[in-house]
Amino acid sequence: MTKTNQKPRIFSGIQPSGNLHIGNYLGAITQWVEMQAEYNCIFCVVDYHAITVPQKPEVLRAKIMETAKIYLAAGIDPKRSIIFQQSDISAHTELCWIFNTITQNGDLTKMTQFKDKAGVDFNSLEKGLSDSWNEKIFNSGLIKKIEKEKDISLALNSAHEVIWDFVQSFKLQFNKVGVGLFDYPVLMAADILLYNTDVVPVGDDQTQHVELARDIAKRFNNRFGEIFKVPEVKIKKEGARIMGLDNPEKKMSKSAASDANYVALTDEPDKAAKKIMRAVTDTGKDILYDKENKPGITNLISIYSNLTETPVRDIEKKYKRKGYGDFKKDLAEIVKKFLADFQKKYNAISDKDVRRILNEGADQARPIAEETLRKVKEKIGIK
Ligand code: AQP
Repeated sequence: MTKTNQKPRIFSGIQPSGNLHIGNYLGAITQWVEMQAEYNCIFCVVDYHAITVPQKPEVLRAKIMETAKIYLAAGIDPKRSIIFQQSDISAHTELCWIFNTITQNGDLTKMTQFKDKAGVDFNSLEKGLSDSWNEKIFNSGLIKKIEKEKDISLALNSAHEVIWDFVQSFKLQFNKVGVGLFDYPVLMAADILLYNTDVVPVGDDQTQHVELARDIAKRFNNRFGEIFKVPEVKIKKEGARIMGLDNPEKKMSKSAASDANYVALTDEPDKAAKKIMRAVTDTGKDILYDKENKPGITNLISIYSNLTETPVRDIEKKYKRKGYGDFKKDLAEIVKKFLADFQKKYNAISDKDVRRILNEGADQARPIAEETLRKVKEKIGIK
């Protein structure tokens, strides 16, 4: 058993917030599987993160099981790694609360994922104000009027009106955003830091959140004394950010509005092949890896390269005299075969086994988490 040896520890998780897709698989899960040999691994189904956006209870219940089953089917081995459900260990939310007291709003308003999901961007507040200022005041002829009539109160009134309207509309939007969504990265910091984690393997979109966990660890250690390790982030060189099939400018996402955005690991293989055939490509016809100018085909090359472990240059060479159609047809077959094999393993795992593995995992993880929390409570003076 490797769980109690001196190997460094990794912690990572996925929210059961939708259909897990090949982006989650290639960006995160494949790293986890490989790292099991070198690390003590803890993998979590982060259900408390999933409820930061509305979920239907019966769907969430099923998705928690599905996510754990996907970990197992992908090759996470419960004999070597701990797999558990976040809400089974209350230390996560307790530590999150304590971390809330040393985290500033400014730490969270700059989080890209918050801005994307909430549709509220504090950094654009200034730009929005200046745009609406330009539009309403400078272009309205008002300036000329003010110059002509030399009426400063007219200018002040107009400025006040523009600022007031803009701030009100911003406030209206912000007030609708859930507190949980805002606080999500603090809970993630608690998840990671509870386990004396050395390395956090994630997709590229989570780098900023791991950075915050590092900052919180340092801040706590400085204020109360050394407790937390400052973990490193680990992202893959290729596949760290798989883009949407319907829009290669944005990452593939389980909460995307259309299911044409992703290939889910549970998609029927023929359906997935069709999604690949319909994936957005770029103008031109060459199969070239060029993120800037050919984001569509580059994304598909990245999927091909990751699923077949073929270097990008070899793929470019292979398709030198071929067009998008030939390439997509081959990739559709690769995806189809990958899913058929994956789902065979997935379907062989029973819900009963998953429940047992999650319970056993929580029993192994809980003492580590509770020990960290005990030390934290002592340091801050509540124990
Ligand atoms: N498109 C992606 N490419 C590579 N890696 C990705 N990950 C997510 N999308 C891609 C990685 O998968 C893990 C799962 O993260 P999560 O469930 O906590 O949420 P997320 O990062 O917000 O992922 P999704 O799929 O887009 O979910 P929703 O839509 O629910 O937010 C992480 O390691 C992530 O980096």
